[in-house]
Amino acid sequence: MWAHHGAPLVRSTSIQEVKSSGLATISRWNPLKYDSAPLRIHDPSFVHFKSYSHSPLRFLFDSIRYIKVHLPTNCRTLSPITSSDITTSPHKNNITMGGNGNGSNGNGFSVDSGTEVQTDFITLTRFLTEEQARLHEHATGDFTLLCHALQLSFKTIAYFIRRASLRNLMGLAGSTNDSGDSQKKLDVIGNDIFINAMKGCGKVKFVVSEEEEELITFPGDGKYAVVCDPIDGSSNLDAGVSVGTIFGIFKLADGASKAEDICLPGTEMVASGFTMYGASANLVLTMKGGAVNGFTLDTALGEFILTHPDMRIPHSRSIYSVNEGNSLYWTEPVRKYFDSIKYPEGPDAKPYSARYIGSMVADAYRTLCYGGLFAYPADKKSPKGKLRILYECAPMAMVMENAGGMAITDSGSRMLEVVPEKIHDRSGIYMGSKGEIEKVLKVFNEYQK
Ligand code: AFP
Repeated sequence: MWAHHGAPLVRSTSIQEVKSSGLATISRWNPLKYDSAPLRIHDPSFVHFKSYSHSPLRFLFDSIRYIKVHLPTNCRTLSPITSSDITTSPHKNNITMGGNGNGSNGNGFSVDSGTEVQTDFITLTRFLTEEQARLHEHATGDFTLLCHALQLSFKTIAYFIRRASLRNLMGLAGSTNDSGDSQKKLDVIGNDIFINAMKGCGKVKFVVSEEEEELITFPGDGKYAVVCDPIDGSSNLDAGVSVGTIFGIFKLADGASKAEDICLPGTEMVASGFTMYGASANLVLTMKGGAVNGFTLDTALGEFILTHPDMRIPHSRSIYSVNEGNSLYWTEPVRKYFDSIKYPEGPDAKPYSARYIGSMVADAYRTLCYGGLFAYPADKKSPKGKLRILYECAPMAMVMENAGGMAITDSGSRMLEVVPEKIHDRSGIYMGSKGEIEKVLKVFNEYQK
């Protein structure tokens, strides 16, 4: 927020000074005057200007952009805000700190006419409490407590991922998991964090984790089973690519005591979702038959804030996401389908765009936001597919369906209805926009005639 009173935002600039030094801070480059107080911005990210030494104009533009983006908060203490700068929004409980009201700083730069300060926002904690009160009159609060434990594990994993390079957490742990995959240090840490959080809440009886061969059973009378891939996409970790935690929650039948008891179809999940640890930590959460809601971790507050209420996947979008490197092993219907979107027929037909990150949470999150299709088909090399039914396919399928999309297997059946025989069973999967999955089904159906 800032209060602008018409003083010039950027004054004379010595490009030569920047060019010759190759290193500057904004305050050195141009001690900006703001209401006659010198403005000093000390943001380390803005200190290294070597890369600008041959491009003074780019430096100037980026500087202006930086100032527009960052000045409001940096500026706050430099200029007393007067009451005329503040307007309240009666319906939103928000406060707007106004500029000069016309979207310009009076110096030709377009700036926001005001920055809304939200004072009434929905944290995950508040969301869960309100949902519990709204949907389950006689709820015991056990599910809510379990979700709080999940939230703690996401925050903790996000914390360690952010610091992985600094704390030597990159690289291999020297062990392998049940699938024979080499475990990363963060795989092991994420798994421990997740399991301890579930144990600590006292409401969980079983945990199935990608990193653990056997079912984990906790003492006590927990009513829930949680299935998870603590850090999905971990082979991308060292390259700083987004990874995530995928989870599903089942309510157990009385007497459930062994692994077979949670070999259940995804339709039995009471909730599922995933957290993507990327530029920010984004949690996508859905409950059985409910909406899909997106939360973003505010690291300063330490809270997940509801930023994407009622996420809906677009009906169709010409984006496909698949590991094309496996196409040599694809079966005929799979090849036929992908050829149909890459080499469409007709004078105005355009081929689809390809996007593949290789980290399902990131590919799924993009698909959820933009639409399109994500697929990991079974093939001649992996006839059962690669992704795990219980803790990868089913949770994602529930998210996609509840957002208005679809998720199917290689045989075209509904992913959520697949019953795994063992806890680590795999399947091929196609998920995303309804209109796109229907096109897959159309091709598959032609082969089944
Ligand atoms: P890792 O967790 O071993 O990186 O596997 C990631 C994953 O399970 C899923 O997130 C990706 O979509 C898929 O595997 C990528 O597999 P490919 O590397 O075979 O494309």
